[in-house]
Amino acid sequence: MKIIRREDLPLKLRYPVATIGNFDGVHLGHQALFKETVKRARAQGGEAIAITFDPHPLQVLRPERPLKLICTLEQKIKLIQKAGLDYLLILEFTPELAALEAEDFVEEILVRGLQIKELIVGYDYRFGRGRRGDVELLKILGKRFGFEVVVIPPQKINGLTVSSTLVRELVTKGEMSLVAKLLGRPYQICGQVVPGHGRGRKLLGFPTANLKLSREKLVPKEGVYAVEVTFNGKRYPGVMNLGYNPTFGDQYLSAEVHIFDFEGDLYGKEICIALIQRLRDEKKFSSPEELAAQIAQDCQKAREILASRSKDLKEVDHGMSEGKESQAL
Ligand code: RBF
Ligand code: MG
Repeated sequence: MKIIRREDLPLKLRYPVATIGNFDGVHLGHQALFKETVKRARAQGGEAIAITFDPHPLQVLRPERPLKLICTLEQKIKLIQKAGLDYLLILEFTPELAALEAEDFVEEILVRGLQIKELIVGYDYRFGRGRRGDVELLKILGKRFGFEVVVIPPQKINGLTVSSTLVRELVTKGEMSLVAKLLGRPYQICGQVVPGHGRGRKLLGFPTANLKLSREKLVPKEGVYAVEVTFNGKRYPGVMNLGYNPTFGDQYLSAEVHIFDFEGDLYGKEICIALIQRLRDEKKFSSPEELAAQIAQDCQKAREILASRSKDLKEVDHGMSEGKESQAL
């Protein structure tokens, strides 16, 4: 997949088929758009193009309460690549771009910039200054400029309409099994391992890797989770605590993962944590020994959940890999 920017336009292609959106989360609704885009491009011997924005428009338009992302740009790029797109156009979302009238946006980017033949959009897509542009306007502009508009209906899971807003709500509530259904993969947090307090191994007998949390990433509800950790191309089962370690009175939110049957130093390494299921709330214990006994129980429960999952799952890829990961579990 080729990543292009506004400066690379205009582009002369054979038969460009495009889809456009913020695509935060690359959930099943977005995946339906990508699938249709790729299918239609292939049918014409043309090119499948995804158009997205960075930063997310709500990070620019609403800086006082910036949106927390389901996917960082890096994750989004990997997932769109995996969906089979040929090009990804990343438009820098600036106040200038936000001020473009819907008609001007279509004419400048879609028509003069890409000369698209087909445009695939979700049923609720809105764009342009004041979000004035919608599917109806796109159809009118399609007739004027000579491109076909294909509208994809909402995707439903358990009777729920899949949307980034719903995924954000569920992540905030810690409902990770349902989140995984809407995303088509588990929710993942990636980042660098940083030094912690050094209490885990010495005081509790459960060494943990402390993850540096990204400021723009949506953090799930505090608590203890069964997780799968990926690094160096391998996947390991484990448990994570996301919280303030009330037993020790810590001040800052920490994300710590204990990886089963793993001995080794992860400082400085990039790891990804897939949150499979929330186990319990974080609690204040009256001694490190009591906490350690609870963590032992958490590990037992997580092992059971993760073992039954790896038996069920044929597709064990979390969708963030470049395809060369070993599938060891
Ligand atoms: N700390 C708490 O104060 N309360 C908890 O309920 C708690 N649960 C944890 C569960 C797991 C699986 C892990 C790995 C850690 C947990 N911790 C909890 C964090 C613990 O205090 C921390 O790992 C050590 O203090 C080292 O930083
Ligand atoms: Mg630690």
